[in-house]
Amino acid sequence: MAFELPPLPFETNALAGAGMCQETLELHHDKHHQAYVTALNGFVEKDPSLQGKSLDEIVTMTAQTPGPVFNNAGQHWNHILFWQNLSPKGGQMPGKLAAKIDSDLGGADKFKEAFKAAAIGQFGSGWAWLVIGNDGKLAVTKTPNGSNPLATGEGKVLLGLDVWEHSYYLDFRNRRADYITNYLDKLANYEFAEAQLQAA
Ligand code: MN3
Repeated sequence: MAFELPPLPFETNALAGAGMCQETLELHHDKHHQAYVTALNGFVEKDPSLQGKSLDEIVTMTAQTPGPVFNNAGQHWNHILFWQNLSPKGGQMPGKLAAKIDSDLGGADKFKEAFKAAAIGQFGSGWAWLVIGNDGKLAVTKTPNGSNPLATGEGKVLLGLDVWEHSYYLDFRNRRADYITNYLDKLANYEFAEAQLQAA
């Protein structure tokens, strides 16, 4: 069974008023994400050891020796999550998540500061994450390129922000910091994050 590009959970123009234009979403989802899926399927077709494996299994089994299979599987995994943690009604933090952020990270402002620092501090391409760690506490982390907290064993993801230039260049040019602030205040689907937290 080949891997498939999941449809966006909103229209491609749904986030235009919140800092992510239709062209960004069309290129990012239909071209970039599709390219990772196509490449991954090509590797699976040629390698019997990958056949019948879930995406999570491929990410974890290739994490120790990252190469093209890991990069494309990781990016497929990361983008599936990314589309779900964007919302046209983003930025509103529900109560249970807010309480957990208060107790583990010192409040919403401190969380946003830490998340911005991670996302800005990721040199080159990569991702910033809010995870619930194996100790049951929230943590902010970052990973380079196509890696993620599943690969690093850092816990379960509540939110992940793509900081590859393809995710923000049309909307924010080189201003990565503005893209991150806009995401945290207007696009982040904290409802999704809370649901992930409650399922953890
Ligand atoms: Mn991307």
